[in-house]
Amino acid sequence: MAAAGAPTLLKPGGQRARTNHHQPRRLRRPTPRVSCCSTASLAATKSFMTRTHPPPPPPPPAPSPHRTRNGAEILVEALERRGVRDVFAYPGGATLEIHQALTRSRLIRTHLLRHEQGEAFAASGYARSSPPSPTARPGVCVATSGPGATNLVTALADAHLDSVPLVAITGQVPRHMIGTDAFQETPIVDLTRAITKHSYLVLDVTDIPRVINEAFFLATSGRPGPVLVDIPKDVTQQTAVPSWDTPMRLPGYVSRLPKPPSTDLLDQVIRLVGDARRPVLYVGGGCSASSDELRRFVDLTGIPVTTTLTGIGNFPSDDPLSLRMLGMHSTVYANYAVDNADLLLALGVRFDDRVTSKAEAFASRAKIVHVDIDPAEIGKNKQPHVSICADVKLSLHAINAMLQQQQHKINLDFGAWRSELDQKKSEFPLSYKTFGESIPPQCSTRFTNGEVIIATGVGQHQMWATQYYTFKRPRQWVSSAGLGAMGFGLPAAAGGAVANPGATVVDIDGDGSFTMNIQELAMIRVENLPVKVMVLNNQHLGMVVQWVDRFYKANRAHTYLGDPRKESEIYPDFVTIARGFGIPAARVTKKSEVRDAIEEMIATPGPYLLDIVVPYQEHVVPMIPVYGAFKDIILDGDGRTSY
Ligand SMILES: Cc1ncc(C[n+]2csc(CCOP(=O)(O)OP(=O)(O)O)c2C)c(N)n1
Ligand SMILES: [Mg+2]
Repeated sequence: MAAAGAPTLLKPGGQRARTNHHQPRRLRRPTPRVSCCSTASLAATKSFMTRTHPPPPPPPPAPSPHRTRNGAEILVEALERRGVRDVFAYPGGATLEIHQALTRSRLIRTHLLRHEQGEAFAASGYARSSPPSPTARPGVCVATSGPGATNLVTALADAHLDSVPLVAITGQVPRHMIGTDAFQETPIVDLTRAITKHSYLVLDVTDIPRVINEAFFLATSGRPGPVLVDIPKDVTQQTAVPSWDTPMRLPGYVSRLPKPPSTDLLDQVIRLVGDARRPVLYVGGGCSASSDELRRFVDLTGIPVTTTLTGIGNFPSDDPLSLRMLGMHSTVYANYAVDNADLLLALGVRFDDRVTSKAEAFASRAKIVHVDIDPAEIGKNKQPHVSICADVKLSLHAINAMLQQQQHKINLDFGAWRSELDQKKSEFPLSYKTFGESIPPQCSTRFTNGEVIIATGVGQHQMWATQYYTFKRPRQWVSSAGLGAMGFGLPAAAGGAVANPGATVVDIDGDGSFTMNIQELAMIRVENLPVKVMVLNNQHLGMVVQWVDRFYKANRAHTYLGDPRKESEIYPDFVTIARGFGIPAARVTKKSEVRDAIEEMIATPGPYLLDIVVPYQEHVVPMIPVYGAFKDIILDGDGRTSY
């Protein structure tokens, strides 16, 4: 029996080192757990299936566990046994057997995206937005060998940086052809090693049940992340009697999973809170399963909260103690709070450079407590005074219990600090200018009902969505943060709609980002998903224009997306394109039309595209320049001014 290939790891500095394949590189946070689909979604999908396929054959009798079957069938049953109910996939020669087996699954619905990057972003949107339940629900995608597999790479890197649990299954050329530069051969395990939590090459059919169990365990345990499983075509054809109880072989990984937090360290944190006068909570994506515990901690202490881009929704953004997001394009008051804090409680965060800018100047007056499940994050970018390498949920739960017990001893009063921050909120509210009947892009993000799930592309529209939308709960925000991958919005919204039957998903997109995966209009139409694409169409790569305006004397370099011969016209015509895909669509150009148009978009059943034409001169402010500090914050200005 052959095992997965021994992975190599590219060390900082470019040197390659062999690693034990039982020891994935980073220990990661536990995943939020999610529920099975509701009857409503199954009904919706059945009606879709009857419209697009012949009626499914009657279900085969339940297979005997001892029946011989091929590798593809074993794989599909292994996925079913892990609770997988949705797979995002695009077929090809090396995955023909897998797709054949998928058609026979009575439990798994296969969603056909129109590009492998789209399918992997859809799997990511599915995982990011899945509601918690006892069953983990990472996103699962399947792609063929060669170009199918390489098309997954951006989405794997995105999931790696944002700690999203994904299991990506790729077909590979038959074993005897590996290494011969065979048709559609790419060494995808090597290619993805640095951007996955672990990558497997399955060389024996009998390994499939164990490898799939391990892949799901790795993707969802510790700090979540993507795992790739590469299966040669002949292994999917090979037959075997599967053994479902082969134990996982991850002793190194399991032994390094963090232990419960020590009472001594938690005591230290409580003492620091008791001594603080100006504490701030800095909350990241690592808190997405801990929002109840966070709420309780805030109720007990009255400490104000700011979140990272992936932490959005973990604390309601309209709560009086919310400072909204911190970092480069965030509120003045969040950045002021961190700059003036004497205690920073950093929970499930990684001190990313878009948050800290100049790391030495970040929170320079504060004692820092860092709680994170991944030991690699502790002290990586900023040295904490107290570090707890543990699950944030367990840590907060324990701290809350201790605080409750000691309530009579601790006298917390941060009233003066909160008043100071309230003063900053009224002094520096988020605001924008209006210009006649032009549509301010910022206002468009405000109108949509605060209950919908928001997906985005990458650029100015993404930052305005963070600034102006009211987020009420975790997993309501689906956005490519660490990688900042344009093209993410539409397919991720589709995945979000699959994971949340009945929920409306609004993709607030930019014209540039939307164009990158525009083909997925087909998937949302064919599956009749309630995905509303709201394009903030400035005919430009707006965020790049903003940087060029500010830092390159407005020498516009390849940022115009319209047709230079007809600058007065909107190009391309997204409304006609949407209609070509069978999706109702409208365009608005005046401020007075926006509210009604958005209401119509939300009220129209199924998918919809609203093309909102906005000026390209707008800049996202506030802005802390790269390598700047809070004192360098830019408060206003736009592309109508020279710098
Ligand atoms: C795949 C990819 N390529 C390039 C970039 C660099 N980039 C960041 S924002 C941006 C402009 C995005 O334009 P658009 O989607 O229209 O959004 P806008 O800023 O205009 O709102 C670019 C090119 C990126 N983030 N991702
Ligand atoms: Mg744009």
